[in-house]
Amino acid sequence: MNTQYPIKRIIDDEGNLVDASYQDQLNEQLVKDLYYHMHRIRTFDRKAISLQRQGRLGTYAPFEGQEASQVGSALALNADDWMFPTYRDHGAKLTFGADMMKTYLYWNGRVEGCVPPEGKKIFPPAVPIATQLPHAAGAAWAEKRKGTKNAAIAYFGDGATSEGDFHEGLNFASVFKVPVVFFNQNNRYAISVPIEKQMNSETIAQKAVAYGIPGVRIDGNDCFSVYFEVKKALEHARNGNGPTLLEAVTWRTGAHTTADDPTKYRPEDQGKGIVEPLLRMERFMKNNGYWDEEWLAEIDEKIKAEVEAAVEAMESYPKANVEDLFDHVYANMPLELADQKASYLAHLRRG
Ligand SMILES: Cc1ncc(C[n+]2csc(CCOP(=O)(O)OP(=O)(O)O)c2C)c(N)n1
Ligand SMILES: [Mg+2]
Repeated sequence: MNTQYPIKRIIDDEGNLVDASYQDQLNEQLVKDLYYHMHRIRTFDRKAISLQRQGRLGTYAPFEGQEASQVGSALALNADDWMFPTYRDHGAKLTFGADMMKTYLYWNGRVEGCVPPEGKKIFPPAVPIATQLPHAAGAAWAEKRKGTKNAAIAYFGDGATSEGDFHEGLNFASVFKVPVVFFNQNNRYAISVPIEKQMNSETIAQKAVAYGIPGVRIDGNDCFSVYFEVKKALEHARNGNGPTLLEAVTWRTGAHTTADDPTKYRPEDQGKGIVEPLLRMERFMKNNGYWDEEWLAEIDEKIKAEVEAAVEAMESYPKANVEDLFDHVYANMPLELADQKASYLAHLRRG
C-alpha cells in the first residue's frame, strides 16, 4: 500500500464507521439521500442495458459499481457549479439534475439529449478522452474572473491521465489557481488496458505533486468518503486556493460498453472481493437503524415509475431529421456534401 497516499475511508466493507470524526455528520437525511440517488441511478443504468439488448437504445456505457463516486460527488456540488462529465457519468448528471428522458435520448444518438435543464451548467458528455479537463479549467477561470463563488468539477477515468489534455488542464488550473476539482474515477481499466500497463506511478493522486496542488486518494465505493472529500475540495476551490486532484478508487462491475466483453481481458476472480457501494451503504444503514423495508419499497416503486415514464417519453420523442446530419457540419455547405445530401434524400424517397 502507498503510505503517502493512503485510501481515505469513512465506512468499511462491513458498513462500520472507521473514521469517528464524521459520526455527527452522518445523519438520517444524508444517508437516505445518498442511498436514494444510488438506487435511482442503478435502476436507470440497468434499464439502459436492457433497452440496448432489445435494440431500443444505441451502444451504452454502464457505470454499475461506480454509483458511490458519482452520487457522492454530484451531491457535494452547489446548484450553480459546473459539471463536465464523460460518457460514463450519467449517474452524476442525473443526480445533479439532468433530465432522465433526455439522458436516454442521448444514448439514442440525439443531440437534444445533451441539452441541460434551463440554468444548469452541465456540459455534453466528453467522449474524446480528457478533452473536458481544459474546458473545466477554463469555465472555472471565467468564474474566478467574474468574482463568483462557483466552482467546476471535471470527471475523468484512469486512462484519461495518459492524455496531454490531463496535463494541460491541471497545469493551467494550478498556475491560474482556478476553482476546479479534478475528480478521477480509477476503475483500474481503460477499456481492456489495466492500470499497471498505463502508467508507472503507483497512484493517480500523486500526480498532483507535479502541479503543486493537493492530491487525495479516496475509497470510491464509500459514498461518505467521496461526498465529504469532494465538498472539502470544492470549499478549498471557492476560497481561492485553486484545484485539487481527487482519485476515487472504484471498480466497474460490468463491461466498458455494451459492445465490450470484459471476460476477454479481466481475470475471472479480479474484483470478486470488492463490496459494491449499495451493499456497503445497506450494511451501514442496518448497523445504524436506518434500514427500513417500507421506505425502500416506496422509493423503489417511485423510481421504477420515473424510469418507465422517461423511457416512454424517449420512445415517443419526434424522430430525428436526417437533414441534420448534413446541415450543421459547415457554415457554408461544400458542394460534395450538398451532392451527398441530395442523393441520400433521393434514396430515402425511393424507399
Ligand atoms: C482521445 C481519445 N482516444 C481514444 C479514445 C477511445 N477510448 C474510448 S474509452 C477509452 C478508455 C478510457 O478509459 P478511462 O479514462 O479509464 O475511462 P473509463 O472508460 O474506464 O471510464 C478509450 C481509449 C477516445 N474516446 N478518445
Ligand atoms: Mg478507467
